[in-house]
Amino acid sequence: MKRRNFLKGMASLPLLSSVSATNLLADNAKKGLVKDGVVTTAAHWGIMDVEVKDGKITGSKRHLNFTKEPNVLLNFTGDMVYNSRIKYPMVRKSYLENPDSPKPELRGVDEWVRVSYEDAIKLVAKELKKTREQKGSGGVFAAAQGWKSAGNMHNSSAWLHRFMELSGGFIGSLGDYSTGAGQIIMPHVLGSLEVYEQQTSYPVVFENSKVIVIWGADPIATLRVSYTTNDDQGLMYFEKLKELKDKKIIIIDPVKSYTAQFFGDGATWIAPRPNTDVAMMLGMAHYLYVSKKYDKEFIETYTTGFDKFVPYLLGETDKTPKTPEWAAKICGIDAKTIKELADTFVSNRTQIMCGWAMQRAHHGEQPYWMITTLASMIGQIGLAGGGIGFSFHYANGGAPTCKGAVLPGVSRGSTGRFNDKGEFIGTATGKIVNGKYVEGEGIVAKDEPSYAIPVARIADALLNPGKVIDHNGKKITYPDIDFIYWAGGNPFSHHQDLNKLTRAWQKARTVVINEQYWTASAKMADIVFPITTPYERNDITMSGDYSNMHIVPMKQVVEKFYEAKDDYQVFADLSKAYAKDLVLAYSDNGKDEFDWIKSFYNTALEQVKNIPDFYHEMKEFDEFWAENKPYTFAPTMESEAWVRHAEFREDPILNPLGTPSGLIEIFSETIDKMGYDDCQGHAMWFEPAEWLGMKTKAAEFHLINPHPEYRLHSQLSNTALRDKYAVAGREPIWINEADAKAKGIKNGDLVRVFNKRGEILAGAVVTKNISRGVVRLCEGVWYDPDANGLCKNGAANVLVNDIPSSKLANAPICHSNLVNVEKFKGTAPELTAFKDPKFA
Ligand SMILES: Nc1nc2c(c(=O)[nH]1)N[C@H]1C(S)=C(S)[C@@H](COP(=O)(O)OP(=O)(O)OC[C@H]3O[C@@H](n4cnc5c(=O)[nH]c(N)nc54)[C@H](O)[C@@H]3O)O[C@H]1N2
Ligand SMILES: Nc1nc2c(c(=O)[nH]1)N[C@H]1C(S)=C(S)[C@@H](COP(=O)(O)OP(=O)(O)OC[C@H]3O[C@@H](n4cnc5c(=O)[nH]c(N)nc54)[C@H](O)[C@@H]3O)O[C@H]1N2
Ligand SMILES: [Mo]
Repeated sequence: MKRRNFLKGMASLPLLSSVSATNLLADNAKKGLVKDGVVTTAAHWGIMDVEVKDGKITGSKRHLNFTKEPNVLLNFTGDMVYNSRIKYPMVRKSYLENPDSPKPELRGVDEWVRVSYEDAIKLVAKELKKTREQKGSGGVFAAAQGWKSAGNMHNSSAWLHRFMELSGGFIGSLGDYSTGAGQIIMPHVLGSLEVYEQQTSYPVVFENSKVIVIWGADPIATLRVSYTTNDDQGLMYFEKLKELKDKKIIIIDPVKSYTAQFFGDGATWIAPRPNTDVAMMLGMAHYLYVSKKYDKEFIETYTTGFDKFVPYLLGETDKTPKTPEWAAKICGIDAKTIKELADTFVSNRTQIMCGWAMQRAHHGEQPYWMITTLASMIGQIGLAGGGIGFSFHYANGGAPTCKGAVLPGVSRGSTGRFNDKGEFIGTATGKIVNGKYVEGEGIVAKDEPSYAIPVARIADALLNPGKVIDHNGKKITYPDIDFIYWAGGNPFSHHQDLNKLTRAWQKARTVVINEQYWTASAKMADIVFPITTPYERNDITMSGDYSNMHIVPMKQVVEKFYEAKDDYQVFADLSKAYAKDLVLAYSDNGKDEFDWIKSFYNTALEQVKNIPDFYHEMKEFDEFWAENKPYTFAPTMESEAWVRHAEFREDPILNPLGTPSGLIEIFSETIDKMGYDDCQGHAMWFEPAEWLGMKTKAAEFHLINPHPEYRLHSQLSNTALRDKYAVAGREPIWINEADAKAKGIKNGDLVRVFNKRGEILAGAVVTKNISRGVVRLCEGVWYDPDANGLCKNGAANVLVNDIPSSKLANAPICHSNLVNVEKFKGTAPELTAFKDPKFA
């Protein structure tokens, strides 16, 4: 969804500069709080009805009934409000004593001091200003990475960025952890992002596809959440797919995933060695080429550079023909199966649904490039129910887009300007006129270019200021970061090599975080603001991400917890403390949460009003709010019949792709000219830094760390959902039966998992559902290090390598790690992940 610049035309609101944003928010939040009853609201995991008794949450369940199986993530709202919460603003003791020499090495072990909210605001404003004076805006890192909570208004990272931009600028980040490699390589190859784009609609797939390949994806687990709020459309279509008996379903995954288990005998499970998919694809391509079974006409009409790829395929350039037999040695799938798979794909209408894990690996650009090359040889791209898709497993891609309104969101604003007295005077696009911020009449000054580092290079950047790196054909110089502000993310859960991140954090003088819970990232900060959960504030959201099916009111359910504040308010108060008049621009002249929600809603309402003869249920805002019910839009005949890349296939001249040639680039001149050794002119097999086939193995098992079926990353960890999966009180690790036997490990044992980067404890799940030599431990664990850095809770990221995918994308490589596993001896240490830290 594109964020709109909303400030334009909104300047006619009443002048509220003299009213404190704080008071406004407090008054409005109380509007219509239900003491006993049911409130409908939403989270990433869906639209839900929350039950309240005597002002306390007593239960929650789904509001929508599209699927047979209810989404279990919806039932734990009470725990999200009451467990592991931060109650008061806190400052780390050494920081409070001397912010200029704050002993960063004590982060995570120092004592905490409770301070008043006003003092915390003053402290942050002062230290932020000091950093900008000392280091410029390049000294300030404001993090974008984080799944925060659902809701268009209480968008923590957007408010953080808006405050940081208006108060003078900051270092941001490029890309994301989800599709870091995919979103850089695909525009070169297919001319668009692909990973965040609508997929061929499921009704089309059901009608036309004979074969469905789920390649490195686990939709039954990953479709439980959406970036907006989930509308269960994806899971609903998978339930339908299971009933269609005329489809051949093939799942390619080293793990017998939730999806593979869901289909049971209805699917074929192919388990290559982790990170060897490119070799397997090359084996198929070689077979199709030499047997002349590939679609020559498609290659000639719709692609460029095949002639430069073939010599590599045949081994003319490197003396290694990429035969199925060659591939078999690498990927562990025999040559006969590789050929059979290729035959099946090419002789049936085949829809390949590609997940994102493969590209979250060393040289993660290659599997996407190679699967596009292979799909081009199969020749079904742009046909109904054929070709490749990179987002069927995510946020209900493939659920037809509904015709209706789309809610806008918060805009980030542009860099603020100040006068000699340090008062805010405006930005490049707006200025203060008579005590009011007016958009449109900007101060004539050129905006500083925004400066950003690849998102997953944060530890590297902190440790190596001034270092120059390659990135997608450009050079980036790491800034000298001294001040980190995080809102809406959990870096000490999501970043790779947590021991390295701990060292990197020490390079910054100041770390501030807005958090709801005492996560590891909160415990590793200097200043902590306690933040409300979505159940303690009012908001509004769309559902589905791709389907745009509902507009959902997110009504406040309970009173704010202790001294928890909304992110919007924290940054409003920081604006006030930072410079005179800054808050006017930040809050658009004093808008409160309802003003924003209402303005978003009204923009959406205008959109549907302008569609002639279009039936919709949308009423005026006050009625919508009082009803507390989602509005539903319906798909159209066109969106139900929609086929990805169909226009291009129909006429590649009139509807060219966004690549330089307008065609599918099997060879990319652009990438070739960059001259990188680790990503060259066409798809290639590169050995990952760590994998099972390496000559001198760094450790015994390949660690896969997929997304958790019972959480959203680290979110929901602090709920009773944990009882469903924790083993020996820790994160479960799957290990093959034969491997477990060889190691003397039994089901339920506490095990130590380690490599040169660190060590963790986990609970063994001994199972047939994983290949030999592979172990599976989900990401998103609340990191819980002991004095020696051993994570008592089982955070995979202690073990994961923090090197970039390649010079092209600099993406994280979560899935390329070897680890050792042994039965834990000794007394099991107490888990402290969910406990408050030690207070002064
Ligand atoms: N090893 C490994 N690591 C990975 C991955 C992997 O596959 N393997 N996956 C990566 C991917 S794809 C992703 S997207 C990232 C996810 O990483 P994150 O997005 O950082 O993960 P979350 O657990 O969703 O963190 C969100 C945090 O925001 C807090 N929060 C929620 N709502 C609010 C709010 O309104 N205001 C504020 N201030 N805070 C709020 C939550 O309490 C939580 O701590 O992890 C990445 N890390
Ligand atoms: N329930 C739930 N749903 C989520 C999330 C969550 O945290 N919880 N997170 C959301 C987010 S932010 C994202 S980015 C997406 C992530 O979506 P994905 O990245 O697609 O999900 P993963 O779970 O990391 O991996 C999917 C599958 O790939 C397999 N796999 C791993 N390595 C390889 C390999 O080398 N080859 C092959 N063939 N398969 C491999 C894994 O075993 C797993 O079954 O999910 C989203 N959905
Ligand atoms: Mo992600």
